[in-house]
Amino acid sequence: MDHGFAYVMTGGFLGVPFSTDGIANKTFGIAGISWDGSVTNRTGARFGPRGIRQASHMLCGDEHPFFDTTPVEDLVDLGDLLLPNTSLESMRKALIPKVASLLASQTGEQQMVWLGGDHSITLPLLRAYHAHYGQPLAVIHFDAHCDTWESHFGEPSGHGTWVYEAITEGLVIPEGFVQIGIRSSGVRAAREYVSEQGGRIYTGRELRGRDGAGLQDVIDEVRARMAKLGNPPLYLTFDIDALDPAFAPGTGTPEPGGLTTAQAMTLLEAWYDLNWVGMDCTEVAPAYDHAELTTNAAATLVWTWLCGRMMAKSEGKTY
Ligand SMILES: [Mn+2]
Repeated sequence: MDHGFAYVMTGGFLGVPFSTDGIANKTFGIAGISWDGSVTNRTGARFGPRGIRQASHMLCGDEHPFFDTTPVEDLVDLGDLLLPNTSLESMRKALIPKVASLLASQTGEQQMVWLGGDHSITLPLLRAYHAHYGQPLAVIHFDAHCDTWESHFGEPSGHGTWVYEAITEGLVIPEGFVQIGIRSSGVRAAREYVSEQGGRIYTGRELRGRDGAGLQDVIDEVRARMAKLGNPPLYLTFDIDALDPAFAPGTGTPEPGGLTTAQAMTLLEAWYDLNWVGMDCTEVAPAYDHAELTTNAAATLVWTWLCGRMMAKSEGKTY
């Protein structure tokens, strides 16, 4: 008798089989972008996708307790994209056509989830989404770091510059850019850049000790902000270091004073029916993890987003 226990690695995210045929007839595709050549401090996010996949195997058994659904039958895992690890420029040059081709093959409600990798992967992803949709995107950006630095220690681009680059390149709608959990040290101009551009920053400090009904104003404000903009295509980028190191120690640049996993789940559950078009989860570095706290959190957040999409779809909530 065969036993598919959670610790046996026989499949991709949620245990689904790996495929090389694109999203095909499924609703969701998962792909890993195992790049960590742009980090500032500890390396290791290249092992994020496999860590998240392994942790996700505890989630595939049955339905989500809030959404009463499971994406297992609607999901395909495309494995990790085959990319050079020589330079950021070479990696991005190879990545963009792969992403563009996957987006071009999307029909209807099909959507991708990208598993990082450090946060420098989000800029080429946004370039591809911007080209695909032919319009700038709204973004909800969970992170301890503002990622608005104008250079990466003398280099033009890194894992802490992509927000600045995405805004200056016109890939995103500045007023539709929402940051959650920001708290790292940094010059004020960088820390406040997004709000100076018309976006909204919910700092780690602002969110301390707030969950459940305590987050309702955040939930409502973001919904209202998106509605006011006409609910443009909305992208979720979740840097796992938005969570407090107590909940996600396995990351390259941990910052104390962050969100609980539960706070992040409350927000993602509440925003399940926004006009999402895709998501990534970045900066998971399993080598610094303890007891798989971080990979479990990342897998659960991705699963929550997917189950929310399933729920929105079943309710006919399309834009
Ligand atoms: Mn970060």
